[in-house]
Amino acid sequence: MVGYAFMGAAHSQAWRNAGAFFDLPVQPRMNVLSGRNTAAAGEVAQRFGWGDVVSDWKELLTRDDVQLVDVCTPGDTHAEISIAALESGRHVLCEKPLANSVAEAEAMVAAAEQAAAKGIRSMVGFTYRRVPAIALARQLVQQGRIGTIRHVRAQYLQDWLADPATPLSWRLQRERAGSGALGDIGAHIVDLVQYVTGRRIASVTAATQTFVHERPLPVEEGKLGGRGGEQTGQVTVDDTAAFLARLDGGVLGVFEATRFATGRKNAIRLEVNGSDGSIAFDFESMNELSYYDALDGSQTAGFRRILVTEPEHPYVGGWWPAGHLLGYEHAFTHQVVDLVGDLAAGRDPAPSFADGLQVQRVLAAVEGSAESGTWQHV
Ligand code: SOE
Repeated sequence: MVGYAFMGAAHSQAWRNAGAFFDLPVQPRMNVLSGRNTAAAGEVAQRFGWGDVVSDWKELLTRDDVQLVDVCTPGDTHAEISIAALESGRHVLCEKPLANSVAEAEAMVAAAEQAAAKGIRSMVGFTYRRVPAIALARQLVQQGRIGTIRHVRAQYLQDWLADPATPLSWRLQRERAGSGALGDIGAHIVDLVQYVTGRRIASVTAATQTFVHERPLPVEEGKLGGRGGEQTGQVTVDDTAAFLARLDGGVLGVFEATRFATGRKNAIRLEVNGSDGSIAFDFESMNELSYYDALDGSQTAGFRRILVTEPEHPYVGGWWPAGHLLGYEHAFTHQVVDLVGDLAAGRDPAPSFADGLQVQRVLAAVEGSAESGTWQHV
C-alpha cells in the first residue's frame, strides 16, 4: 500500500479483516506499507499489521512479495504510481477519483489495457457501491421493481469546511486534488447514480462556487481538518458544485456536492423515481433503503423502510445476524472481498479504470459548464 492516512487506515482494516469474515479463495498478506514519513507510516503499520515500511513507493515495485499495489495517496500521484505498478506487473487498486485530469485518467486506462492483456488487473475505489443498501438498490432497479426511470436526485453533503478556521489541506489545493467538493465527493455520486441506474450521464449544466478563499495553514493534521496557525494560504478549488444532468434513456438528474451543508456530516442521498416506484437512500442511515411500490393499492401504498441486514442482502451474509448494523468501514472490506475474488477467478474487477475515466470526463464537463455557462457533452 502507498499512503497511510485516512484512506490508508480504511483500506488497511479491510485487508486485515476481509479473510477473517469472508471465505476468500486466496489470503491477502499485508507485506509492505510505503510512506514518506516513515515514523508516521510505521505507527500505522504496527496498528494494522503491515510487515514492513519503506519511504519510497518505487521500492515496492522491486520486491517479490508485492503482487498488488493499493494506491491511497492524494490524486496528484495516482497516475504515476498506478502506471508504474501496472507496468511492473502488479495489480492495482487506486483510490477515487481515478486522477486529477482526463489526460491522466486516459494514460491510466491505456496502461490498464496493456496490463490486462498480461492478466494484470486494476480497480478504482468507488467504495460506496459496496454499501449493502446501495447494492440492493441496484438489484431492485435491475429487477424492474421501479419501472422506467425518470428522475435521479443525488446529493453528497458534508460540513467540515463550513468553519472558515478549518485549515488548508491538500484537498483544497488544485495541484494536489484536481478539484474540490466536485472530485472528492461529487465523483462518488456520479458513480453511484450510474451504478444504481445503469444509465450514463451524457451532458451537464453546472455551477461551482468557492465560499472561503483563504484559510489558515495547518499546524496539526486531522482526518478532515485539524488545527490552523497564524499563516494563511489560498483555497484553489470549488467548495461546492451543483449540476443538472441528462442521462441515457431520457433520465433527468439533479446533483449537489458540498462541504458547507452545516449539520450534514456525510449525507449521501440518492433518490430514483421510476414509472412503477421509487427508491431512496441516505448514508447517514446507511443500513436502510426506502422503497415505494406504485403497484401497491393506494390504501396501503407508502415508502417502506427496508432494514438491509438480512443474510440474503448483498454482502451481509459474511457479518452478523439480522439487525446487527454495519458501518462505513465494511464497504472497504467488501471491496477487498470482491477484488480478491476477481483476481483469483481471473475476472476483471469493477469499477474499472475505464469507469473511473468516464467519471473523470463527467467532472471535466461539470467544470467546463461552470466556466462557460453552457451545457457540455460528456
Ligand atoms: C472527504 O471528503 C472524504 O473522506 C472523501 O475523500 C471520501 O471519498 C468520502 O468517502 C468521505 O469523505
